[in-house]
Amino acid sequence: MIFFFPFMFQPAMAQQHEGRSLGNYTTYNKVSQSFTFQTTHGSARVVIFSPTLFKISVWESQEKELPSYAVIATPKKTKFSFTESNKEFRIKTDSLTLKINKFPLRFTFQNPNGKVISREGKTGTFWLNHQTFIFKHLYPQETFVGLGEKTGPLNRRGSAYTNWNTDNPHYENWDDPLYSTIPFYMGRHNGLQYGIFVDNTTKSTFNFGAGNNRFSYFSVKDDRVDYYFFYHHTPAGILKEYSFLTGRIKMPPIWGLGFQQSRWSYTPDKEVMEIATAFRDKKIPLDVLYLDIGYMNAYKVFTWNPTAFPHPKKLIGNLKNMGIHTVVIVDPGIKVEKGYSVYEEGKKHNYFLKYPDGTDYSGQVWPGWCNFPDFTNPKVRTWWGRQFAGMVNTGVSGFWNDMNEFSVWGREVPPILQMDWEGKGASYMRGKNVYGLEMARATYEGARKLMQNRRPLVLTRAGYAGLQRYTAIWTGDNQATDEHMLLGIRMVSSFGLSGVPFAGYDVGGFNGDATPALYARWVSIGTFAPFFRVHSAIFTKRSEPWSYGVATQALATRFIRLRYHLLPYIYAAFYEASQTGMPVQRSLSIDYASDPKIYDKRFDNQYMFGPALLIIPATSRQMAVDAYLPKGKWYSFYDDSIFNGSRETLTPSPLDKLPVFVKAGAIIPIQKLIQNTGENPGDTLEIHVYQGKTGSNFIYYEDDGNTYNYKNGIFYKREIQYDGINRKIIMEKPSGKYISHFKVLRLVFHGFQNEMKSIRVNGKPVKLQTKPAGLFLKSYQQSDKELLSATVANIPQQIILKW
Ligand code: MIG
Repeated sequence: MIFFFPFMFQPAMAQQHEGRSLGNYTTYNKVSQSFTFQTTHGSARVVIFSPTLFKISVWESQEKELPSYAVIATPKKTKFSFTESNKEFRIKTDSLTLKINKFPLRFTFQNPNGKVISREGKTGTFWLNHQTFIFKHLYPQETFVGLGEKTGPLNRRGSAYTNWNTDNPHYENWDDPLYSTIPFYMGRHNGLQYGIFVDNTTKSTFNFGAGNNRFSYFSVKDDRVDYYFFYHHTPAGILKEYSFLTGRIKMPPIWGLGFQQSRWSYTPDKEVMEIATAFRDKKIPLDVLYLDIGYMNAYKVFTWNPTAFPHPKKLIGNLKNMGIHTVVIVDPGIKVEKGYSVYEEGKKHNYFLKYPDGTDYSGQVWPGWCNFPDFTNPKVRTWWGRQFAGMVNTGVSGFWNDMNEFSVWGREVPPILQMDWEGKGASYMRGKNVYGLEMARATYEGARKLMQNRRPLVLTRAGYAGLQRYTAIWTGDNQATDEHMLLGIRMVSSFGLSGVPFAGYDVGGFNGDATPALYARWVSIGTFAPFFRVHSAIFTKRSEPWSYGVATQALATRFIRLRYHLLPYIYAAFYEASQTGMPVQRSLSIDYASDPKIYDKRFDNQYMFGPALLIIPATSRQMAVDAYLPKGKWYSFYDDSIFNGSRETLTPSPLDKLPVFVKAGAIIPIQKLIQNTGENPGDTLEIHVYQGKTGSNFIYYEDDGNTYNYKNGIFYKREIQYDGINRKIIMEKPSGKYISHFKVLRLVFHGFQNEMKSIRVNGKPVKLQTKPAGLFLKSYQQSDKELLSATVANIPQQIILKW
């Protein structure tokens, strides 16, 4: 038999090229769910991780694969078929088919109906100067979202990015790269949705059709690349799978979801107490105060300035008695100073980064010349973790990891520095992008051990894919402008699209002075951010809620209080994130991916906060804003007026009413006002239900908020189903061993006037009240429409409400 090998007849092959592609298939080898293909120029491997997730590796010469700091999953046993023909191989699960063309070796992904999700065309893998490029065909209407902390619009089509963790202290709102790297994105075309995670920590680039109209592509400074391909019919499904691969958030301490106040730097101790007292006197809720570098002695980590903070334990104890947690900053740079124990120990044990000749590397940062721990060495991580013992004894419960890109005043760290990389060895060229991740991990693991079952709060500036397992993240040194406020919102949404639910920005702006209006607006939007912290730089205007005059204080207070009312709803959203990888701040590209309007730059700052609330960020200058309401029916949060979706609407946006809409059918649990999360929220939980055709399901979740006892079943979880068609609400029997602190449930019905005349609870008629003196309605909702409510006992059996 004669085979026709098209490559033999391509005259172009004779031409001289610089660089080369994967070439033609020669042999293969199959071991369980893993297939390795040799080609004329290199190798490729496919590993089936799950029916919807394949790992693809290509390498030119380097068979050695270093352990991944991002991936924690191993392949699931999956049913598949593997077939070979003259032209191609096919690896097929029930959800995904990979066609591997032999001559040349190329990958095409198809869904079970044979539709092409992603293909390489003729170019595919290309090696040039020890860099690997992977080219994918670019579809005319293809959209791209994700990549974590990146500037620019929601839809990354037409843009290109570099991943190289960088301290950029005055970044502009188009700058790239910034502090953290998450090489994961989702593409969508022709109703097909896929995800790609490139697990390579060298300097990588992503190009979504910028400067070319043929390809989306990525490159790494490495002759090997490992990437993962996800396919699912919804973005939520892809996020679930991505978070299976790289891990999900653990329940954060509930106080980390409250309001947090920071400044560079509150010092001395007296000032810290004044701030705390002012919050309590003014009845502005507060859970956390931050101590920036000013608390340290000569910027040496794990020390206290003896003059400014002579009695830290007493200070932190006093704060704790006021219901305020203390978070301290730690930087990775360790001052080179004889007699400084952290330095001496690190040096003695060879824990610092070294040049290839074995000399410790020194770089300059706050303390002067510093050495830097090698966090890719497990021994160093344990050692670093133990350093927090003193802090934990002093009462500190949160650790803010700064400058961990790592930063030496913006200068380049020599990439030849050598790192341990779990004993396998790698240069800093490969280690820079995971330095922050592993520092945060060492901090988290150390603090967790020391805090005896209490949950630490870790906040980091730098990171890599998987950071959600250990830490929250914020977007670094933003500026006090409307544009930066909107940019931060998009970056937090983008973090959410990249597996990181616990993210925030410096509310009020770090650099520069906000106007009172900007400050007020920013606090109102931050109320609907997963991580809610005001922070500002030294030499800028003070940024406490009362610093901008009484009117602004009133506006800020109103929203900070609303945050506390909403905590049961927010906590449930974090629970969902911990179970499925669904972010808390949800870009509309998750639930409304197929609606082209949501990518329109007029609307791409909009997002869902949890499953029910649509947030329309208006700037401080806009007293009315164009909003786009996606499909469905929406209620104004403030007055219950009803809007039909799939349309634009000009919405008033005065500073005291950030436009917020509630999705029809939604369920929102709300508690009474408290001043901090340690305070008892009383015995009544309000459950607000918004009339809607299809209704919704809501998982209510509660636990002690502070320990890991939930892992032993000490939680309270109850599914609430609102069935709009059959006019009933079922509250399932709660599960778990924790007893809810709410004894009474008050159901507040929005938009039910026409359909609810009477209501039965487990068969018995219950009195319907009108216009309830709600826990929060009075202050936030000026509804002149009639609202109905019913009060029921929070019993541990199924509760059925029927009307
Ligand atoms: O060189 O610790 O992004 O939040 O206040 C600046 C001082 C170092 C940068 C952080 C910022 C923090 C500041 N730090």
